[in-house]
Amino acid sequence: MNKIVVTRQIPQKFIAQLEEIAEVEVWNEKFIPMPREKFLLSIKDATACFVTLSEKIDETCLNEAPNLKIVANMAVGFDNIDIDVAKQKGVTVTNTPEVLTETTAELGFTLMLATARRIVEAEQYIQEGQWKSWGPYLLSGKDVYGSTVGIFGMGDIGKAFAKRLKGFNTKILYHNRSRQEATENELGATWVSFDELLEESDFVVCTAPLTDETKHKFNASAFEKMKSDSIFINIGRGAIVNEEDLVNALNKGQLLACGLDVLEQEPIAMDHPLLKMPNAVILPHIGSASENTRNNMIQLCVDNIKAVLNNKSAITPVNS
Ligand code: 8YV
Repeated sequence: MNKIVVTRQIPQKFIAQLEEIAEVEVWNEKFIPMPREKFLLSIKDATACFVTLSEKIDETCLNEAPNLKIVANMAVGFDNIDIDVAKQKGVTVTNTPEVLTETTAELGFTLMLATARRIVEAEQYIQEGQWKSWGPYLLSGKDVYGSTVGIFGMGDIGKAFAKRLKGFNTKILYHNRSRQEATENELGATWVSFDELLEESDFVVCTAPLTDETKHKFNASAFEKMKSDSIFINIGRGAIVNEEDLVNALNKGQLLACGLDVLEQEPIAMDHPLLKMPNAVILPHIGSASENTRNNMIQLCVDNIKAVLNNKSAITPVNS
């Protein structure tokens, strides 16, 4: 008998699909991750598991699960999973590409506009009863229109972000491991070195995945190269940024503001200096959080599990 472990509460309509093919064990919590010890016990006899970024699927964990055939990750990023060890053990790992591209790009765009026009500060200004009169430079921000936007990571989300810039008459720069000639032609984006991206952009937008190469890529030396009135947006992964360096750079005025949907430590500690900075907009990792997209991500995980347990190829494998 197949057994599927689901590490978070998901709607019954998805559980019902899994129950057609296996015994299903669900950790029925919306916001509390399944404790590690409990997870390690649960996967001992599991053939499949449906996980989120909260679960670290490392060698220890994979050693505990001799019958495991598939780990379906409810995310496009899979830095929480040791995909090489999984491959050695014959475990298929799947992610959720494409279904979340537009929603995540949209959140990135929201963060860019919100930081540029100081939306969170402006709302707090009213809430705090500070709005006494109109002023010529009251909460004046920065135009996206006509600016230079530099995208770090030109994958699906980077491209969807670039498409959205079309109506804003921006110059689009990008830095990516590989040149994306189709995107260059379609959107008029220009490949530049990482340093040029930092030096020339008014908005630097990170959409890259976390890898050995991108870890702490945005550090003191990177922030030093940015324009003093530039804005940094991160919708990739928190650890691409050295947050201590970012705080110092903001304090020194090496950049104007930042908007982060992803943090080095999630949830962020309530005494983190970024939370006290009016020019830092911090979100709780909601890039793909629209009802529709979350449904589509869950369905894709379910379909991947069904395929593998029925001895078919996974739909979106990352380590095949
Ligand atoms: C996920 C994400 O929703 O897909 C990713 O890589 O970061 C988000 O879309 C989140 O990580 C939950 O696992």
